Amino acid sequence: MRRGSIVALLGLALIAGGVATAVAIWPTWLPVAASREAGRIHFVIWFVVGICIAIFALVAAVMIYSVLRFRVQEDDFEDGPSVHGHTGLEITWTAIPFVLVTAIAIVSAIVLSRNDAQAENTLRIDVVAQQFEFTFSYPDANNVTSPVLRLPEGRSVELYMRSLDVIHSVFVPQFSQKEDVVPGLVTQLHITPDRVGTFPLECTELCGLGHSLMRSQAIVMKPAAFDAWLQQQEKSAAPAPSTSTSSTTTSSTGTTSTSTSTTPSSPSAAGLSIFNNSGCATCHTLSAASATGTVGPDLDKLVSYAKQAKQPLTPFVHDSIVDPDKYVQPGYPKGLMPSTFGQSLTQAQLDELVTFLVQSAQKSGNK
Ligand code: HEC
Ligand SMILES: [Cu+2]
Repeated sequence: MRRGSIVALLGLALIAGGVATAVAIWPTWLPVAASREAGRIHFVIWFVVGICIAIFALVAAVMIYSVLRFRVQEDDFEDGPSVHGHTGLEITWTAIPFVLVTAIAIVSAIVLSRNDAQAENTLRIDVVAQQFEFTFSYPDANNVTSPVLRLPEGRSVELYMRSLDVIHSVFVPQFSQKEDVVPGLVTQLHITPDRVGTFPLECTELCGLGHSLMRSQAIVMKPAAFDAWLQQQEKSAAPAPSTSTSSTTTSSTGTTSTSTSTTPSSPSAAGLSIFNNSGCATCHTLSAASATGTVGPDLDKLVSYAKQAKQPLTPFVHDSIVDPDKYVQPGYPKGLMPSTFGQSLTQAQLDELVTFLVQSAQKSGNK
């Protein structure tokens, strides 16, 4: 091969490689990596992209060079020389891809096993997915529940995920991982967040009419702030110590008096927190909760909706929550509001929620 041809080939390879590198780097293809797992996954991506750029540069250079250099003359109608393969070339182009694909497999296997490796003090978080919301709970902290996923920075976290109805999937782009949530199974996802911030968490498995609304957030907090939040939640969730003297005398049957004690906070405060923790605000407007959802009916107008349905207010609200399809508000879709609140809320919670809604609706109805 002449020296000039080698220089030309190298030049073409550099140009093709440069263009491909610019396309790979210039636009921001990937979200920021907010966890150690995401950092490793991004490494695999760039490792593969690097290989692709090198192969692309080689192939493009040889192709462009051949098209230019071996172009026939306009009046040349002769057959080209017949070529019967080239053993050395065939061995080369089998061996190199073999080495590259093996390298990718090894790097991926290392990353996968490291990403699943839990640290010693791994925090367990239980995830329940249902049409169309996620609930996160913290078994180490009295099963405190939250509609958003709060995580401490720098700590290994394992999600244990269950579905109450159909297949859902949990995805936080900044964590680069995705895991299906399948009825009848408990699937797991290991995350070690390493960047404080608020990131979208979404369902990425078409799960019904409200799929596009099945969104929440992953909030990574400084460990101290996270602990403070958890304690705060634990305190407000725990039944407040009753002031009556009877509560101190736990009966010999082992039952405490918490079930009979009056609610610590006013019914509206308890109802408000149930409203907020159940994700109602995603879909409903309610001024008492500063909720502005527009997917479902405006709950400030429940008084007139009940009249419209020719039902007394309290049973109307109760039935609308337990069995949403029994009466469907005209102009709103059927089957979108989760029908599982009757099971996921206790009788007492349900009563508090209904009281809260009735009271706030009456207040805004009188305005
Ligand atoms: C995924 C969206 C979604 C969520 C979450 C949701 N709802 Fe609804 N809700 C709707 C839709 C849509 C309707 C209207 C269709 C119907 O009446 O079933 C509705 C209807 C209602 C009604 C009856 C209103 C009427 O005029 O018929 C009440 C009361 C209600 N929701 C309360 C709640 C409460 C309380 C929560 C939380 C525990 C909640 N909803 C959660 C979407 C939602
Ligand atoms: Cu879903």
